[in-house]
Amino acid sequence: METQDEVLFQITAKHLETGMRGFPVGYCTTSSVDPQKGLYYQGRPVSELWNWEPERVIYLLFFGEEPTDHELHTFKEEIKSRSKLSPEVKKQINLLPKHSHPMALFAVAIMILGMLEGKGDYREDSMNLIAKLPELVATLINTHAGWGNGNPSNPSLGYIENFVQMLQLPKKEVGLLRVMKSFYNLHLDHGGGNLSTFVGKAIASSKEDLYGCIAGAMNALAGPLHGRANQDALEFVQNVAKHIGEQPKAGAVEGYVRQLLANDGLVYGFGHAVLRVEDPRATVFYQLAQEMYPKHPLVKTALLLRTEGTQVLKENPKISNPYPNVDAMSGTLLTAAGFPFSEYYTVLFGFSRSLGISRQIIYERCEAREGKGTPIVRPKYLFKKASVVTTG
Ligand code: NMX
Ligand code: MLT
Repeated sequence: METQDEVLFQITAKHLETGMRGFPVGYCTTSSVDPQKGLYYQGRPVSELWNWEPERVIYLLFFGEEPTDHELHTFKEEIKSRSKLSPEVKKQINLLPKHSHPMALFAVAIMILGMLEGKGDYREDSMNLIAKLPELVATLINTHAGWGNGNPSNPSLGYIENFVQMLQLPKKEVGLLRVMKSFYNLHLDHGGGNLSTFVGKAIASSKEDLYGCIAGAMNALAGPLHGRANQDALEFVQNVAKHIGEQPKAGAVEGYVRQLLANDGLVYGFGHAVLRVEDPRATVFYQLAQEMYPKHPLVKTALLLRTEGTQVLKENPKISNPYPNVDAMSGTLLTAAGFPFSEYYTVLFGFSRSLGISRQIIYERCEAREGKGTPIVRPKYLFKKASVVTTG
């Protein structure tokens, strides 16, 4: 633990307008991100627990320790008992405009849940939100995609099992459940400072209720530099594959990335604000794809991007991290597993991340500073005269 007078970071003028990169602002009691080693949940590397039962990982993050079998059983019963979405919430979700991006619907759906079922208590609302998200997200995807009502909820199947069976997919592949579980486990949390989590906690510092905080956090996640990069990264892999054909060669992939960068394009799924190595979450997805779908043409392309993309990005000294991040492979893996519906990828990210954000909000509102909570977020901006903008 730091001593009260210890200097943790010195801010000079060069740190202004850097997105507060590296500024320590508080404590995170769920997870941490090491630039060289990546993500740890409660001190345990995600490479150790990505294939656990999702409820076990939720418990670990929420309560700080791996559950005993009895604790896990009791927790599952608790989630089950809270899981039913009221017909009114479903009806309101079904009425939302279908032409908008699903992330816009997701944020609104969370607000609707809060309006109709919110209790105004961070712990209660977090538990209810987590329990109801499988049905809320399945309802949202089914209605937005025009797939119909979906199967009724059956929480006894398991948290992600129930979610997957509720999706009224045109066709279900055998590997999808395994991929969805690993996707869920690996997106639950990413330290305290990722944008959506930070935004959620900042909103909570005004004592707004949990639903308002999570809805705001989801709007932050919806941007292409953050959560929506998983949708854009898949579209990028598809474009590369379309451009260079079904038997991709390293040279052609390299040439494509070089051209993209020369035109000031972004290589989606690469780079990170904290990590300086390949994201261990991406490493898991690459391994799974190689094991489960080695012959899929998009998998081959994404694997070539892993090496060639990194090589080309390394040549540009302004890019701090040339390696794949979590979004580089998740969409390709979901596609290979029979879920090629990329506009829902960020919703899947948010479905999972709502857990980490909720738990961090509980810490900041109910536990920090001997239960008093952290104060309202209010950083300082320095006045600078704006340059004159002329019209016409
Ligand atoms: N492709 C092209 N240019 C890049 C990339 C990339 N993958 N990564 C960084 N740069 C550029 C960046 O735009 C910036 O340019 P400029 O100085 O002209 O503004 C410069 O390199 C320095 O940026 P960094 O310090 O390397 O990165 P920063 O910490 O600012 O941003 C990301 C981190 C993740 C926003 C950035 O790497 C990026 O835009 N990556 C592509 C989008 C993406 O995959 N986002 C998902 C992140 C993970 N998530 O799930 O949220
Ligand atoms: C995340 O999982 O939130 C992303 O990797 C972004 C981040 O940590 O800044």
